[in-house]
Amino acid sequence: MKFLPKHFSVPCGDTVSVVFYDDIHTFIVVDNNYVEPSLVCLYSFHKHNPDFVVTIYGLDFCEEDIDNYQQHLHDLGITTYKVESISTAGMNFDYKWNIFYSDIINIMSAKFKIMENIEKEKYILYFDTDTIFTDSIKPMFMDLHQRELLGVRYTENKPEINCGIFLAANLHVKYYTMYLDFFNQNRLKYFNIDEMFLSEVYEHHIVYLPKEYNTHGFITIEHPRMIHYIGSVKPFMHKNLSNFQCCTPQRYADEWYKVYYKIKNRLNASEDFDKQVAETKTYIENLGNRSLLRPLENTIDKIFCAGVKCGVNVLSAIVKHLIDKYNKAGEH
Ligand SMILES: [Mn+2]
Repeated sequence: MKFLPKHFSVPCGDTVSVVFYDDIHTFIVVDNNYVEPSLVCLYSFHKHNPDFVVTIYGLDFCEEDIDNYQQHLHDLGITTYKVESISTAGMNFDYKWNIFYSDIINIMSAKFKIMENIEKEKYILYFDTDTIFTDSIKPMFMDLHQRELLGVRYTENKPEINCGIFLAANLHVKYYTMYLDFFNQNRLKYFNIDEMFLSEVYEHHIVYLPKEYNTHGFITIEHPRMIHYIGSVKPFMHKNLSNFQCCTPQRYADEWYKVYYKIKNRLNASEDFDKQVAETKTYIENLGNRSLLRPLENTIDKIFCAGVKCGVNVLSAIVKHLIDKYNKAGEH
């Protein structure tokens, strides 16, 4: 099927309806730690998908943060965007037990707060900022049906999708309110709680997209349209700080270095890709103890604190259990 300039033809049941770019609320969520990777992501997205208007929600962004972000986008020639602030007030989730998510829990939660407030007739297109796009994502719209959620599987044999990118019909339900309940009930049960939540909300009406739309380490393919650097090790982190295995193969990390190099050098990059990759890696390594974009040592602190906290909790639970047992025994 051929695309018309400004809209997609979408099969909905037996009928065919049309979704315009304006019908899709495309958004990302960033915090001040994630400005640079988000620019890499947006630059690559814009290059291959120039017709989409992306709303960037900055967590607790002040006016100055918004101005700075807009200036970055302007410098990169990205014109189709909106920058807004979203408050994290009230988002005090206790997620410290989960070492990998403790510092992105608010980003995970904010997307549902945003979805709750999107006009009901719109479709939702969300993507993470630890991603880059290497091709157009237009073809993914071909499978969009009402009430459905489209994404790439979390792993080959799990029913839920990986939340790095998803396209969803807006059910105009209270996403955030429902998420709070789901979170409180399941926070110790699931590692990928936002993905499990979406799976439940859409009642498993999920259309699985081909791997090329979210190549994320567990799911790889030779020619991706989007690469997702999942896990706690990202290309933009100082590698010496990390003892973790990167989930995403090195050749995909090189793609990220190339785009970052281009942005850093004001888009006047040479065409010597090996040089770009090597120079960018050296640049990141030379930043010292802090990763380029997200302070990993901070994450390690959190892991340590979480470990200590879990240890204390486990210990106090055992002590409490023993005291209860002792008291009960005394009653008899
Ligand atoms: Mn991600």
